[in-house]
Amino acid sequence: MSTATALPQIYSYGHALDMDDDKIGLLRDSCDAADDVAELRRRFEQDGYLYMKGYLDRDEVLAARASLCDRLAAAGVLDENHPAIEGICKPGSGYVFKPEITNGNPEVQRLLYSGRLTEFYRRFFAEDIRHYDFTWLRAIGPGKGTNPHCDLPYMGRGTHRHMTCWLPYGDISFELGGLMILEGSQHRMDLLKNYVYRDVDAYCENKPEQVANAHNGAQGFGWTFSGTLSHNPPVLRNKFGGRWLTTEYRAGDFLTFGMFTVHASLDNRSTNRLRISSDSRYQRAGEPIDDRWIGVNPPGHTVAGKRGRIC
Ligand SMILES: O=C(O)CCC(=O)C(=O)O
Ligand SMILES: [Fe+2]
Repeated sequence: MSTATALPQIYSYGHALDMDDDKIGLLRDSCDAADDVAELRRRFEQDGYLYMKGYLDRDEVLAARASLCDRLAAAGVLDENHPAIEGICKPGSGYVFKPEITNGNPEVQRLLYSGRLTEFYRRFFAEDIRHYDFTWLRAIGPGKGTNPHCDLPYMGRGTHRHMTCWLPYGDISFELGGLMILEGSQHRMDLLKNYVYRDVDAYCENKPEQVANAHNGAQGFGWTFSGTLSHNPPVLRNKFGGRWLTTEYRAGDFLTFGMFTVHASLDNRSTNRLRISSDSRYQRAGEPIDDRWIGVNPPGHTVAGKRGRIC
């Protein structure tokens, strides 16, 4: 049976993806190589990602989900007619980005920054590790997911050899959508080199309108360079070649990838359910770190994170 016949129609950023076998497929599960670091490194080099199915303790992940759902309920995101743990959102809740509900959250902090997950990175990097203090927490309601990008433009001021961990808090069907990776994209520096080294928080000191924007609190994305690589996943795939790779995730899985791997997420095609996930970042302790993402109250993409240069 071909991969395509096993997959329902997939949508990302409002576009139906091409469902031919050479254009879409399933992520390779690397749990079989969990104890073979040399093999994990080989696959990471070749594929640009590692998908570790069932590597984490499912109960721990579900406990973290419960803590997040309680906080989403307190923030007024959830429909009160359903138990919070179900993650049923109010109509029109959209794309909810809520990093603050991971702060002082023992279940999430323990899951992401101790135990099996940090041990994985310590073995993979073969040295002591550090993680960013900032945790990206997304609770994405029905509608569009995240458009295609690499992570480096958002976090490239230190090492470029760190890794993202994308972790679902619950089971994620194709309908609820999850992350997808563009196969082999990390090797297409011919297509990435003019995009990937730009910094979303950099501005030109010698351009008055950019200076004004930087100082008046132009937040996050979209003020000079948004970090987006494309708004059209199928067209981007045609340019890069390779397949879009995704899967139906289960609580206990994680997906990790490097700074040059193009990724995006599927649209949430459910009627009222949130897709709850986090992205966290890990690196070798001895390498320089991007100071936008460390400390008790990391500056991130705010005014304090902006950096001027002569263009
Ligand atoms: O969850 C998403 O929609 C996007 C996640 C992402 O871009 C990341 O983990 O780097
Ligand atoms: Fe990303």
